[in-house]
Amino acid sequence: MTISAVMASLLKHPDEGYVLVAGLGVSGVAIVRFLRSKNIRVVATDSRPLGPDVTAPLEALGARCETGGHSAETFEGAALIVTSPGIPLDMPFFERARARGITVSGELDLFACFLERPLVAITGTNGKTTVTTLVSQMLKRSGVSVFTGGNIGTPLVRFLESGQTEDVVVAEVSSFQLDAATMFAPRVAVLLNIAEDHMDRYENFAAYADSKWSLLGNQSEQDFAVVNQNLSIDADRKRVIPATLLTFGGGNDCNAAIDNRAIAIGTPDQNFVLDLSVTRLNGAHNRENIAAAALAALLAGATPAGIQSALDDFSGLAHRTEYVATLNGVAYYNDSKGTNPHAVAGALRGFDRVVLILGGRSKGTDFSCLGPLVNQRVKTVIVMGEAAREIKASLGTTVEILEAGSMADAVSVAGRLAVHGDTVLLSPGCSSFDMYDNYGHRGNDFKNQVMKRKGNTP
Ligand code: UMA
Repeated sequence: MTISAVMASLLKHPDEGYVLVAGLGVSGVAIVRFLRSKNIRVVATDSRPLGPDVTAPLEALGARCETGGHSAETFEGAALIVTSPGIPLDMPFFERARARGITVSGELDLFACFLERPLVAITGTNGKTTVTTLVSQMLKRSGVSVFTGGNIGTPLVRFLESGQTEDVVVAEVSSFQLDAATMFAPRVAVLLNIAEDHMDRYENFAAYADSKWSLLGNQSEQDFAVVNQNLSIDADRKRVIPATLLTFGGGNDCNAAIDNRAIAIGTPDQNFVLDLSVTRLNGAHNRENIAAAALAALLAGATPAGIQSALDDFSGLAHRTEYVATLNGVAYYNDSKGTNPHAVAGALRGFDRVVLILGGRSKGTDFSCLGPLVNQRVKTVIVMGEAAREIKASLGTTVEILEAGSMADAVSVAGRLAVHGDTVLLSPGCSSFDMYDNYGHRGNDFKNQVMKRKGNTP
């Protein structure tokens, strides 16, 4: 049964069954709250033992919580399972539930069942958060009210719970979220880029790429798909894109055609030129992000003036090639969100003479693709974390590679090696979970270490 059929039945007959919410992280908690607001019976389960700070407010709403492990009966007795993105969909509890005919779904489909507003959804390996933020600001500057959520950190179901007051929803979506979606259909879908990432979760690169493309799979002819020109959109692919296809990139035939100083934008209804002379977003990867955002915002109702004004005032996001400080003529940049080789390459292209800090927990990606760029632009590589040896063995570079035991150590070694005019760049190419809670925690540690050195610098 589809999730919408199960939901329709449970809304009519709440006593007929319960929804099992798997995972009580940010998404799970929001999903429980939303379902209870609809008077639907809910059981929530998490493999971790969770304290009353998490469970008591949910129990007060009438949900039953089962934490510190999952039980087969709870999964197999559910009318529907709504899972969290971080839980692999091939978990045996799900497999057994599916074998009994129980639908296993995710937040995106639950959201789609109830959404009554136009939706702009953005996916891609890198740049998602920047583009999601830019589209939101471009719409706001044009007088359109916006709810921004999804993988960016605010669960989408919170929009439903708050009464759908804004005009448009702008959502960042991850491949993990898309894997559990069958009916999520944005009015404007944006596919930024696809490069190797999350190879610890997917069987191969093709499976990961298919997950990204699936954002476009449920759209209709009235919708728009905004896609990077560099992604091969062959005839087979075109056949399975139901929406009107628009592209962005360096080619003159693109709907958002990028030049060094401007982007010429043309949709079926409007044309204008976006000026890049004021923006602080640098680098080729950011020009692609700007082009995609402007095109998507225009299609969703933004005005050329609103788009230009939002771009001119946008100063970038923390942990994405974020300038930290200059010490003794050496500029320090924090790109802790650069968690795959493609993101590292994007950041590196913005600098010459770099001391590069790489490492963290491996996501099974191949670093050898970075070798030529590292040879061109990097003086020394400093590797750290669980993946240090793996990166050292696979990077395929002729430049010196040193190992550091901590961020303090890495910043101190980088500070000794870099000379006036050089850049020290943290762009780890790995996840942070070997040493930190998340990428923000890691980026803040880097910034603190730099600021400590600044304090010691005459
Ligand atoms: N859990 C189980 N059983 C398991 C495994 C995990 O119960 O077998 C539990 C964990 O104990 C934990 C919960 O599931 O309590 C975690 O759920 P989750 O990992 O899905 O995390 P959430 O807190 O719900 O956050 C998720 C996204 N996390 C992931 O995709 C890993 C957040 O993206 C997102 O912001 C949030 O939903 C709101 O939509 C983070 C992320 O790292 C930022 N995303 C990846 C990325 O950007 O690369 C995809």
